[in-house]
Amino acid sequence: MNPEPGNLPPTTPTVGFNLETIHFTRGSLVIRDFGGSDTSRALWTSYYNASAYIFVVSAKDKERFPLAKQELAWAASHHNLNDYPLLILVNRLGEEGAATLDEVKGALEVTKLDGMRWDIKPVSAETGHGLKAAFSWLLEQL
Ligand SMILES: Nc1nc2c(ncn2[C@@H]2O[C@H](COP(=O)(O)OP(=O)(O)OP(=O)(O)O)[C@@H](O)[C@H]2O)c(=O)[nH]1
Ligand SMILES: [Mg+2]
Repeated sequence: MNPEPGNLPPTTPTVGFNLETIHFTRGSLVIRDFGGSDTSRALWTSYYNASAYIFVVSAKDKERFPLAKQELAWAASHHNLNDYPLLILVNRLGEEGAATLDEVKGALEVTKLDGMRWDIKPVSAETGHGLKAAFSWLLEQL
């Protein structure tokens, strides 16, 4: 993981998925990064066979909070999924027009995700802030 500004991967909308391996001191994670558009989301169900799930939400994308809530609720009710840890990352907090972390938690109804091991963490894709803590939690769950 290299969160240095200027060293970020390209940010075109993800079509299909990107495959990335991230190395940590305690092991590596092979990550399939899917897009969040309507067509990309149709793909997700074919890949619900991972050891852990990460769901990234933009704090600025308020119109899509209901959709995010729906996807999370679906995941939590899906028997094959709720045995695995779910890390929710909230990006772009503190930017103009962004929701607060508590507002995101409320809108996504995270407390209703019972039966799952989940956590929700603030991160900045731009600076890498929060990623270490978030991935530490995830690695502890595996
Ligand atoms: N300012 C700022 N812009 C960001 C940040 N994260 C993403 N962006 C911008 O938001 C836009 C979308 O970023 P992507 O990384 O393509 O988002 P995504 O969630 O992968 O989108 P899909 O793959 O289409 O689901 C791009 O223009 C990014 O530059 C951030 O932390 N700060
Ligand atoms: Mg993407």
